[in-house]
Amino acid sequence: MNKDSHIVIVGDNSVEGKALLGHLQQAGFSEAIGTYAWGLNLLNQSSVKEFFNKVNPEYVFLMHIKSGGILANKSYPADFIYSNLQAQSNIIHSAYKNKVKKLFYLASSCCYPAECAQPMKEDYLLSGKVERTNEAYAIAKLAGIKMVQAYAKQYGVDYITAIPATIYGPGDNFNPESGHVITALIKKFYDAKVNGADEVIVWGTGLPRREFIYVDDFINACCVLMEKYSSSEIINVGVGYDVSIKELATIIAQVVDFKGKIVFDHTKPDGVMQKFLDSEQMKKLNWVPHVALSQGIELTYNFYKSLSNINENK
Ligand code: GFB
Repeated sequence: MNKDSHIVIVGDNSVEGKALLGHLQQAGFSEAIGTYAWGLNLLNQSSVKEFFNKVNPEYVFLMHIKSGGILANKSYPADFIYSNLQAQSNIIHSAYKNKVKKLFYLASSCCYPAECAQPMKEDYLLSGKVERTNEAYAIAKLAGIKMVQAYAKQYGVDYITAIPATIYGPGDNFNPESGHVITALIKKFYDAKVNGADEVIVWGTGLPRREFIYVDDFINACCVLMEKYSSSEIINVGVGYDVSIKELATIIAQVVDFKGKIVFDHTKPDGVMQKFLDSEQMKKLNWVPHVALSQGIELTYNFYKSLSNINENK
């Protein structure tokens, strides 16, 4: 990509899309734009077509369009499957029609089978059934992977797909009902602290393990992939370690300085027991993450406080 390349970020209202757009604009990519900021309706095929004709993108980053935590996935499967299938089909097909030079498609670790050997290698995709709580979303994301591969195979286009660990960081969704676990727990622990509550309810058993990647590390990986990776085979982007939800809750409680009890609500779903990516291929591209989990949580917490304009002394 050159500084004057026409770059489009789809999903610039997601944590990673927002950060990537900001990063590119700051780095002097003067023609980088986001479809959300533009006001584009991704679900409308003719609007997407018109947008591509007008902007004439050379590079497209197709980030998360509609994603969310375990409960949102379980409660709104129709929204997740419709929005993702429709929007990604419109974008991928328009990219092909408009001769986009390279497209980056962001899939999800929930595409791997629910019962999968760990760490999960790229080869294990579609070797078993996906987790039920996010089946609709996973099927939409799998369709996206296969669409990228089909276009690459039939038309010889340079489209790539990355599967990330759970991305988190400033700009993420802090709503405890719809967000992912880190932001949901930051809010829950903070609220408990300021309200003087003596316990925080954490969903599930605390036993599932998850791998998390800080947003800046992830966008750095996106740029490396856009520059160095040209294969329609998926590639995992993880940090090389995971934690249990119980360990995660303990770290967040420490960062937030909540001194009460952590109580696990076993009536809430656990989801898959482990999602730990094998990221050996990323290592071969000389990419390494820099932000440790506790540091990333601290940065995210600081953002949350500034966002809420919270005065700790009140
Ligand atoms: O991050 P999360 O919602 O998504 O939940 P998944 C991870 C784990 O944290 C689950 C537990 O075992 C949750 O039960 N957890 C504990 C909580 N307390 C909370 C809480 O307050 N909020 C939330 N959200 N979780 C999603 C998929 O799965 O991950 C998506 O549903 C996508 O499709 C995404 O793949 C990466 O890792 O379970």
